[in-house]
Amino acid sequence: MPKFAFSQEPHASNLAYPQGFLWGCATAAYQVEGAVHEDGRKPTVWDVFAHTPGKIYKNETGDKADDSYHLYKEDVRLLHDLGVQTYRFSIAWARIFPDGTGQPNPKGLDYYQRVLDELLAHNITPYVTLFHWDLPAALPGGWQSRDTSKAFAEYAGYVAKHLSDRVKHFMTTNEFTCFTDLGYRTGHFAPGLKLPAKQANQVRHHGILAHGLGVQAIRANAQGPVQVGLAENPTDYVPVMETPEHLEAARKAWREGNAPFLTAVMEGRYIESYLKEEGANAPRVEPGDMEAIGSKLDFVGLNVYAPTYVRADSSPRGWAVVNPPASFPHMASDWIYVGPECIYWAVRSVSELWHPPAIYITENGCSSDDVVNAAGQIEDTDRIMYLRNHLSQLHRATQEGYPVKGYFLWSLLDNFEWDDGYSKRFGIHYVDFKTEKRLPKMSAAWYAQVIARNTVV
Ligand code: PNW
Repeated sequence: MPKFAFSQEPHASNLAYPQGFLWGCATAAYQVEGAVHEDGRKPTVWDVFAHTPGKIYKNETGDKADDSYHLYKEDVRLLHDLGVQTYRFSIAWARIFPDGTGQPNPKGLDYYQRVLDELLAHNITPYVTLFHWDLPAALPGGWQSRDTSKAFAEYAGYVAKHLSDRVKHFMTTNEFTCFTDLGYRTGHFAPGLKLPAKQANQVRHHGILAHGLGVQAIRANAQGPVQVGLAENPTDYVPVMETPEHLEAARKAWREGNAPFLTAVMEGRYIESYLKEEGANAPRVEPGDMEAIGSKLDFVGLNVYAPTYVRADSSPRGWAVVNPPASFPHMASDWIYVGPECIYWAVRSVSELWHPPAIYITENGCSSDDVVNAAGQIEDTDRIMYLRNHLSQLHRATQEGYPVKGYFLWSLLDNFEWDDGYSKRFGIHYVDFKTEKRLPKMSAAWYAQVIARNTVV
C-alpha cells in the first residue's frame, strides 16, 4: 500500500489512555431533579433565588428541570448506553434534612438508595457530591453562619453512615467560589447578596471549613473504607508559553491566585500573600479550623472549562494575568474560552504543587447552540471539537505520569444552567424541556467511541 493512501483505519491510537482509566458523566441535583416539593423536600436558597423575579434568564426555575427525580431509570439507561464506568451526581441536602439540620427525612434517603441500586445494577460506580450549591433555605444566615459548616458535617456524616454500603467515593463540596463569592459577594448566584469584603471572606472560610469538617465526618461515619475528596474549580492559570520564566509565573499564580480555596485546603493554612492582601478583612479563624480544612484527601476533583493565561511580570509578585483579546474563541457561554491546554495545566499544577494521591477531572464540557435538524438529529460538532481537544491535552498529562484517574463529562443531559436558566445547553443528550424527552447528540455517539476504545477518536 502506498505510504499515504487514504486508510480506513483510525490513526488516533497514539492518544490511547492508560488501562483502567475511568470515564463518566456528571450532573447536579438542582439542575436535573425537579420534584422540588416531593417526598418532604423543602426549599433551598436556589428555589428562593430562582423564584425571585429578575435573577434568572426568563425567570426560569429548577422546579421541573429534567424531572430526573422520576426519570432516573431512563438516565441510568443513557449512561449504560454510553458505556461509562462512573457517574457523578449530587445529593440534595434538603431531601435528607429538609430544614438543613434536625430531623432527617427517610424518603430522601430512600430515593437516593433507589438511584444507587439502579446504577450498581448497571455496573456503574457512583461518585457522590454532597453539596452542589442547593443549601436548605431554613438554615439561619446561610453560609454567613459558622453553624452552617457544622450542619453540613452532620449531614455529610449521616449520608456516609447510611449510603456507604453503596457509595465508596464522596466529594464534599462543589466549587467554593460559586457558592461563596458568586452568592455572597457579587450576588449573581443564590442567595444573591453583595456583602463587603470582610463578611464575604468569612463566608469563604465557612465554605472551606464545611469541606474540612465534612471530610472528618465522612471518615468517622462510613461503614468501611471510602475515598474522600472535593470538586473544585480553581482559576486555571496557563503559562503563555512554556519557557522557564512563564512556567514559574504560572506556578506562583496557581498557589497565590487560589489562596482562599484550594491552596488553603491543600496546605491547611492561609498563605502570607493572601493574609497580607486582605489585611483587616482576613477571615476570623478559630482553633482547629485549619487542621480540619487541611485534612488529607484521597483525591482532588478538578472542574475544568477555560484557561486564564498568565505571564512573568516585573511586579513584586512576579506574575500577571493576560486578558483574552476580543477575538479569542469561546463556546455558547461567553466565559468558556477554548484553550484546551488548561486541562493539562490543571492536572500538572495541582500535582506539582501538592502531590495528591489521585486527581479526577470532575467536570469538563461546554455549551453549544444545539439545534434539532430536519432529520431529528443534533450535530454538535463544536462540542466534539471542544471535548476532543481537551481529551488530547489530558492525554498528555497521563503520558507524563500525573496521577489522573478519571474524567467526568459535564453533562449527561441539558439542564438548568443556574442564572442562564435553560438557555445554555451543556448535555451530550438533548432534552426537550416541554416533553422531557432525551435525545442523544452526535457528541454522545462520539463519547461512546472514546470510552469503548479508551482513546481519543
Ligand atoms: C460549573 N464561571 O459551574 C458547575 O459545577 C455546574 O453546575 C455548571 O452547570 C457548569 O460548571 C457549567 O457552567 C460554573 O462563570 C459556573 O466561571 C460558572 C462558572 C464556572 C463554573
